Amino acid sequence: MFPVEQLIEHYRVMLVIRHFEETLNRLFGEGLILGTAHLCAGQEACAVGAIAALEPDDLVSSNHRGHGHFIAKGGEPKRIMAELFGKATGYSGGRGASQHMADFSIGFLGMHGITGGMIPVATGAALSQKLLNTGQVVLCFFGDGATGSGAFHEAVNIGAVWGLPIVYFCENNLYAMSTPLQQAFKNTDIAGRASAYGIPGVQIDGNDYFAVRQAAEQAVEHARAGGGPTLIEAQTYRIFGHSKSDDCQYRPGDEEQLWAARDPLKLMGQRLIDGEIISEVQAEQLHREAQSMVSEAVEFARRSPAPDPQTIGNNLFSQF
Ligand SMILES: Cc1ncc(C[n+]2csc(CCOP(=O)(O)OP(=O)(O)O)c2C)c(N)n1
Ligand SMILES: [Mg+2]
Repeated sequence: MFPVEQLIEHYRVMLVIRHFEETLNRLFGEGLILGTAHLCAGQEACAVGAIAALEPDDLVSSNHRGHGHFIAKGGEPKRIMAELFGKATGYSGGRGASQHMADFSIGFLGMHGITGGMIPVATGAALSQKLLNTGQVVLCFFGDGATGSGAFHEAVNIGAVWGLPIVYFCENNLYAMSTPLQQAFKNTDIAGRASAYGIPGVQIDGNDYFAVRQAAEQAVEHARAGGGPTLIEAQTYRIFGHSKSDDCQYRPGDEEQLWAARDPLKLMGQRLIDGEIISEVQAEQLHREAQSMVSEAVEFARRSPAPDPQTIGNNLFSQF
């Protein structure tokens, strides 16, 4: 089994992600954050369980629903929050907002708003690792909707042909915006598509940290040993709407209830308590710590300065 201290730490990170997203949802409601965001509450076991399988210098690529991936890879909640507030202390100096943050120093290759857009980028990063013989592995997150893009097909095919050290990790939350999986694909077996590329494919319970970590460890080991990519399909569910303006009218209430009963935080918390790894009191304490970490992040973001207008021309490809 996994080391106990790691399990507690990963549960703590899952709680931070949940409080971060719940807080953001509230701040949007209060009109304190402009633009949009795609919240990952409900999908924490995917981010934390899969990244748990990596070494610190391995690489992660994300998508539009990326706050959890970033926090799990070691991104600082206060700098992510500052970016969402459009402040100079944010990861992109307040210019990128929710979908455009990266930190190469911790191996986080970034989020992106183009559906499927990071899959070829991550595949290119994996090619670099192979050519430079670094021994590092790339973990590439994307949604079920992204698997309908040409970018997915082309990248996974070339990743397979070249035997690249990459794990393709699909968070299948059953919807792409308001379109259910069954309306987007005649064949809804995403893991099964791996056979078209000649690589292993595995379908797992994406709300179970242990199942995710186990599958990811196997895939990472396979990639690091030169075996090439694996396609993991993790079945999960987002708690909030697709983005801030979506009240999920297209989702059946009983489906939401079914998944609420299988909330990844509930499952992980119960598992740790049942295994006598933590007590109920400790679980409460971890909740409070996560909550205050997020409150501090909000305070940091509020107090931070706005970007200096003099820097408006910085970091542009074309100057005016
Ligand atoms: C190329 C492209 N087409 C369409 C969109 C609009 N869009 C944003 S998110 C999204 C759905 C993505 O669904 P999925 O990959 O399942 O991820 P999820 O939002 O469910 O996490 C779409 C179609 C986009 N951003 N980029
Ligand atoms: Mg989806």
